[in-house]
Amino acid sequence: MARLTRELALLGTLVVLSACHSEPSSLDTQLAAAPRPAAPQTSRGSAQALADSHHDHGMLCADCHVAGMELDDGESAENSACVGCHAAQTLGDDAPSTAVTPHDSHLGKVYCTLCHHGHTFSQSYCTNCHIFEFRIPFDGVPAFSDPALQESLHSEDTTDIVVVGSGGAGLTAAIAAADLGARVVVIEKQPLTGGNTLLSAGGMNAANTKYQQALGIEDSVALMISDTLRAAGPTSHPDLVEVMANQSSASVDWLTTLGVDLSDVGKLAGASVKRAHRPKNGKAIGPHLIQVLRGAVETRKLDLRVNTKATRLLEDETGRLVGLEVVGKHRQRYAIRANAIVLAAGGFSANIQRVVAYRGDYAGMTSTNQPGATGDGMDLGASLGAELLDMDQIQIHPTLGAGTRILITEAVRGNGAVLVNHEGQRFVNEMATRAIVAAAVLALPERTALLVFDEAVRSSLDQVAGYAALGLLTRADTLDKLASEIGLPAAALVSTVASYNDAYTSDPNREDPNYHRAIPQAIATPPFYAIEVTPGVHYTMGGLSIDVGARVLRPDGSAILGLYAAGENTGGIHGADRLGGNSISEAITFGKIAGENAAHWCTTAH
Ligand code: MEZ
Repeated sequence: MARLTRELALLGTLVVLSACHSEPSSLDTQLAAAPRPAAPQTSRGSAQALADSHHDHGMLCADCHVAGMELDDGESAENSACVGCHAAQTLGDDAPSTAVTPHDSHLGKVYCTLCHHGHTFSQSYCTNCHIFEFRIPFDGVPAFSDPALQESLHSEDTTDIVVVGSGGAGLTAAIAAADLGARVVVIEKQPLTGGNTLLSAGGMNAANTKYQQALGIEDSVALMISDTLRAAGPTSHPDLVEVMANQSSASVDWLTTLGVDLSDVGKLAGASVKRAHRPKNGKAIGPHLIQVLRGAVETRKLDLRVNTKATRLLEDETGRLVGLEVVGKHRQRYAIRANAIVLAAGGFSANIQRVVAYRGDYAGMTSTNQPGATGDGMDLGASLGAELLDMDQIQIHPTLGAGTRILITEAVRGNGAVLVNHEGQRFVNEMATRAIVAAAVLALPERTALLVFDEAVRSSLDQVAGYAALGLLTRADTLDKLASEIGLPAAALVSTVASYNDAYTSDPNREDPNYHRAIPQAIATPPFYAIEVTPGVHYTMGGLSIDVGARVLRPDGSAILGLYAAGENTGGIHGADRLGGNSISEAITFGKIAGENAAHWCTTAH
């Protein structure tokens, strides 16, 4: 019934749409004459593509495609045409039964063609990560073409710098390079920008910031370095860690100047003090950060190309890096000549086969990552002889919503939640590093635990509303009732929370005697909440070897001239275990260094 309603709503909109169309153009005539691909069979029977349906309702090709113009890989004219007729956000508004609509949430931008394809069958992009019980109209079998199959080199562009990847590190590098006068092209193989940064929740670590000072938090660069190295262990490169920590406060200031709100400072696991900066009210940092960086890219009119995958770095006959070869969704294979390249294409946690090749014990786990995180940037660097470090150091995050790919931010524990086993007892210091907490959850017979917290924690973090909207939260007025809702022995849960609260009120250091956790507040304000959680693959600590100037290095320590890298594409900082909040910190600081040094290289080289 719900589906019927949705389809009727769509048809209604299409009737409105027929008022939108224009006179037939030569493009229409050409397209009408062109052979159409046969409609594939889908689970809904013989399906009709979106374009055919529009056609049936009296629309012409030129209503969606700008006559005489080639399709750009970002499909910007087509997206504008959708919005022009439908207005943003009308079609999906009746979709899921929750408050979340596919057009809101963390995309922060309307990309109609992300899901709605014209001539191949539509596919919900969100279901790469979410399990939603809805289908979009005209869905079907995705028709992804393998770019490697498109052989001919079509054309060539020229610029100063190409940035590969449009997450936090890539967009930062692009902005920093452009601000020094370089011409920059950013390429992104996914249909939308943001990378894993778009999904990032807990915050950005920085020491000695104006926000910490305003909140009376005493921190230092030395403490941030020692916290990071303690978790990372001996394979970490202290020179890189020092740069990250030293520059972290300046990076916060730089982001603030662009318009990022980092005024809420929270504690994440393994940090000695509150150091994770995020928007006020504990909002997730990622969508906000990416929205501001996208805005800065737009203001600077940078050339940002989605649906464009880097396939090969190009050298001349002397071995000098001279650009790269890419494949665009429509433009197909072409070259971009450039003096410098910044690899900021992230890690490979979404490539579970690759993860399992290094870590067989992670077989069967899900990943928190966006689908594009497959390690291409690492392979590109390696193809020119770059060293790959610590590739088997792969972090699992202890708290994904059980049975989902949704990360429940560490900030929930940081603000006071406890983890209990299925007997209602605590079993670990919830603020220990991820390797420790994840191992403790996996050692439970069920391999899942319950995150339990109260209204004080919920109201301190706006992002908990998202978990509720996704159906992950159980809520009850008392701990007894909560226990019975989630199938725990009530007396045990009540007694666990009572002794935790007792430690908060009676211990002068507010530390619990069993696991030595510093307790931020008692769990005492109803209603009470629980989320069942389990570990999942989250972050690849390894990657390209770089120096403090973000130059990509060979195994002998020499730099590959003109090649820079930043963010999760690189290895060396996080060693065996990354602290929550350090990935955004690294991405911004090294993204900026990479962009600036690439720009300097362009003005001084050759
Ligand atoms: O840096 C991270 O991975 C992080 C802070 C994740 C989270 O739990 O929010």
